[in-house]
Amino acid sequence: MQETIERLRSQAEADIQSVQDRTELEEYRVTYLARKGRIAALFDQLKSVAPDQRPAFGKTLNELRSRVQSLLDERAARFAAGPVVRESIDPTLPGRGLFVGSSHPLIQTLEEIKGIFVGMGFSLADGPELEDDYHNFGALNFPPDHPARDMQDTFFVGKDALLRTHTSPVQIRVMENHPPPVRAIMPGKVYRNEAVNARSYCMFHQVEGLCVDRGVTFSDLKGTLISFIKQFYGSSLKYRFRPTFFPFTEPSADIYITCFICGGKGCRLCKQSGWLEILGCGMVHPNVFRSVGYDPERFTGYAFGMGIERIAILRYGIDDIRLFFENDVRFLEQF
Ligand code: 2NL
Repeated sequence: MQETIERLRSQAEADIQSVQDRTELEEYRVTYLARKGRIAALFDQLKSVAPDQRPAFGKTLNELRSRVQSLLDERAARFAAGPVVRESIDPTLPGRGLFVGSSHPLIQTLEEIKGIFVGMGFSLADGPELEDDYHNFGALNFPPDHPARDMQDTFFVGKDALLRTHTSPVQIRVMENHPPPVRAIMPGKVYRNEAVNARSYCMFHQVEGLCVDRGVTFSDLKGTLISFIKQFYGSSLKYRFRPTFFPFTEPSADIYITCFICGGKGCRLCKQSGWLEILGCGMVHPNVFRSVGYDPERFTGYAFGMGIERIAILRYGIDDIRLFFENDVRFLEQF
């Protein structure tokens, strides 16, 4: 009996301490003190206690009843005095540190590239991600049966509407709306209908550039782009130009730099070649100028394009392109 009374006392103390509002307090008053409550139930049990022990237990029970009553009164007084401050708050604890974010590694790379070209006199231009066939392909001298126009490579989203596969349509729009000279870069998202894996994603970022004026030559292209790669990768690096083909430039070239992992000896990153491809470029094809109403006899120009993910992957040694788009802070906070 003594033990039961003790247990009830500590439970009542804990219950009443934890009460948060008047309704809860009233519930506990009923539980413990009502005529059919838990203390009354113990008084009923006094009948079965040996007669010589009854007075002692009676006294203990009376004490329990007044203890519970005064605990309830104390809590009630607090609610009457105003809102309760939850006792789990310890105002002496030091504050929690704020989580400080950082800019995305792709944005950091893009900002650096933009800064270098703006420093060389280029302006910035942008345009729609939803394009028509003419601005994405036709005006860029893609023949009607070019494989890039296939459903497997391009996201078509309606009658003559597609997600741009490069930022070149922005350059077409700039030339349609401005007479030469033009000197601008166009950063932005582009889309390819490719199987998603560690190396390719359905969306990525590109920076393209265009410079058109009277008498612009391949030497201007080389001077500008070599200056860019030296500012971006360091002035002592080695580079090479290798001829390639794009429908929208002629002649066309890919620029390679010495692999910075193996220094040119050949490794997994450069696929044993010693070289990394970082940029495509060329002299704007006369047909592109004709599409936008520029006279190719009076004006020449160069253009170039690079993938931001590819550049960031090489720079930071990232092995899966999907990491850029998962927004996992364990990845992002490393930059
Ligand atoms: C690459 C190569 C390139 C261009 C993009 C361009 C745009 C117009 C006219 C002529 Cl409007 N050219 N853009 C030229 C050469 C290369 O990109 O590898 N990109 C990721």
